[in-house]
Amino acid sequence: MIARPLLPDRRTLIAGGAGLALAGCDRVIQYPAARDILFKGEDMHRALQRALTDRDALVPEFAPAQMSPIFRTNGTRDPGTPDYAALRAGRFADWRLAVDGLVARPLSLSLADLGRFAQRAQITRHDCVEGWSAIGKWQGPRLGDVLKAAGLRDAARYVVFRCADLYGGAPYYESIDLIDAFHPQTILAWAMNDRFLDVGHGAPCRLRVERHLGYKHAKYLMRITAVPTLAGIGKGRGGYWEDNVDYDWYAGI
Ligand SMILES: Nc1nc2c(c(=O)[nH]1)N[C@H]1C(S)=C(S)[C@@H](COP(=O)(O)O)O[C@H]1N2
Ligand SMILES: [Mo]
Repeated sequence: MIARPLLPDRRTLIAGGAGLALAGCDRVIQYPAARDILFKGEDMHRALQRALTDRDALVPEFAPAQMSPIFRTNGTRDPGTPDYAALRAGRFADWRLAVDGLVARPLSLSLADLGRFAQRAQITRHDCVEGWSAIGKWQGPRLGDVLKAAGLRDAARYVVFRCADLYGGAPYYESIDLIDAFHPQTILAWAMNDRFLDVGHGAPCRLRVERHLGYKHAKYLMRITAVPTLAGIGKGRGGYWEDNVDYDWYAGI
């Protein structure tokens, strides 16, 4: 004779669990307000899930024939500081991009160093909050690969981008979270339309964070810092426009 197990088998447990859950639901559904809250919670859960999965989605990429004949510049068109002028005069041979903060191995990368990472080229549409768009081709290493090379630490939550320019007298900076930092189309672009980036578009290197509006795409990159929080950086809202004109920090498109 086979002895009966002392514990109920798995099927009994699941059935019992479902029974309990159903009994719980029945009770909640007797109270309309509670039912509304429950169903709203479910909607929110689904919306959140959709938002999270959508954040990994790729933006459309275009064919060379679709590239805009004119890609305007916006914001700073030349940082014009003595430091930047000196770098520019040396054709950016002395430019270094610092990667620091919550990383195991702080980096100081030249343009040649950026070129040694695997390169991604993408033809994407830039959308400025002011209401213009342009399609251009961008090339550079994935930001995620650069952060991996630096050994991002577990406590890092955001990546802050410091630029060479002052805009209206204040330093231009931006920040993104790690989902956007590791998005496959987020790159440190040193080439645009198959040429070195020109000064108007952010030479020698600018961020392309394709899931976001134009102001997140920091030009004239000088320093990338991994941080646990945005508090204490600038006025604490994560970017020049966020701090000074209350643009949204999350500018996802
Ligand atoms: N450092 C820096 N980055 C910047 C800006 C700026 O003024 N300074 N302007 C932003 C805005 S509002 C837009 S639309 C794009 C414009 O990029 P473009 O000049 O290559 O068209 O850069 C963004 N990155
Ligand atoms: Mo913009």
